[in-house]
This record gives sequence, C-alpha cells and structure tokens, in this order.
Amino acid sequence: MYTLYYMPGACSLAVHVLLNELNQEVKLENVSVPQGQPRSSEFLKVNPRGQVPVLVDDELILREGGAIISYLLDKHNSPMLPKLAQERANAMEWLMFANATMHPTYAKAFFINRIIKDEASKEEAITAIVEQIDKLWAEVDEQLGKTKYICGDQITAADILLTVIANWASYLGKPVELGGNVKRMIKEVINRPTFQKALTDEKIEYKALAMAVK
Ligand SMILES: N[C@@H](CCC(=O)N[C@@H](CS)C(=O)NCC(=O)O)C(=O)O
Repeated sequence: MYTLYYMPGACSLAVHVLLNELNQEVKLENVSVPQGQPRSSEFLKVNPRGQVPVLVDDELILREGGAIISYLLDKHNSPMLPKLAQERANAMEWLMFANATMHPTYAKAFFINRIIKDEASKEEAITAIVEQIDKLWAEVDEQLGKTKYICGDQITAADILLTVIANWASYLGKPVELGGNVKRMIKEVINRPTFQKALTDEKIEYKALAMAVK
C-alpha cells in the first residue's frame, strides 16, 4: 500500500486524487501544523525540506510532485500521462506548467503574506503577483478554448493539478480571474467521484469557482 504525506488542499491533493483515479489503497498521513510551528521530527526524517507531497512505495521515497505523478501514472499505465513521444511531451509540458510555473507563482504570494509585515508593501506585492497569476490563467483559458481538457479530449494530470491550485485563491486575499473555459474544465474535474472523495477525506471545501471574478 502507498503512503501519502499531505496537507489538506495542498498540491498533494492532486496526488491523492490520482491515487483514487488509479484505484489504489493509500495510507494518508496529514503533516500540517499550526502556522509558525515546526513539522514533526518524524516527517522531517522522511523529507528534510518539510514539504508535501511525499509518496512512499515500499523502499522508494519520492519527494517531488512531478516525479510522484509521472511515477504513479507510468506504473499503473494510465492515459492521464500519454505514452507516445509527442503526446507525452505535450502532457508533460502542461504538467510542468502547473507544477513549476503556476504553483510557484502562488507560492510567492503565500511567502509574502507570511513575511512582509508592512501592509502597504504587502498589498503592492500581492497585487503584482495576482496580475501574473491572472495572465497564467488567461493562457490556460486560451488553450481550453481549443480543447475540452488541457491536452485534448483526454483528461490528464495537468487538469487535476490546475484544479487543485485554483482552489488556493482563498489564501491570496484577492480574487483571481478565471475565464469561462477554465471554469468549465474545473467543473468537469471537481465532479469526478475521485476528486469529491479526496475533498471529503481531506475535509476541505472547493471554493475556487465561487470566488473567481470574470
Ligand atoms: N517542488 C516541490 C514543492 C512542494 C511544495 O511547495 N509543497 C507545499 C504545499 S503545496 C508545501 O509543502 N509547503 C510547505 C512548506 O514549504 O513548508 C514539489 O513540486 O513537490
């Protein structure tokens, strides 16, 4: 059985949903702590960076979301990560866009919210970051104007991760612009029983659609 170290609603939620999609049993380890408190020494032994997701599969410990997602989808032969070179490259590009471009842009805002105490400076920085986030979602919206899911008719891991990230709007303190195509894709994804089960198990609400402007 897999073990997934997670924090409710974090990027680890995408791995949780994918494990459900793959019909895999998982032992869930919630490692969240109140803000400012250190993570448990037990978890820091598994990941000294203190970040989620971490997936344990027997002897194998994986600590990067992109590696975990591609490992699971390959191992279980899932169409959520295509095999053919060009289709796979396209799916990987969008997965990396979600994980290495969209995700860190939100992370900048969370960092600033935590670190900067001066309200005016904080406001200025967060406004600039939300402008960047809006531009990234506009790119996603344009792509979804051409295809049902980000890579075509087949849902891929990038759709799941983007849907998870969109729900972080509640931590920004400012509304994000989500276009109509993005909202349509998100509705499809959150209506999947695998997504609903993960939300219930992590005890979180999906608020991104209600909070979005545009
Ligand atoms: N590069 C890592 C980043 C993971 C990451 O930033 N995880 C966030 C949650 S979405 C986290 O654990 N944040 C808590 C922290 O950095 O202390 C990955 O893609 O897995």
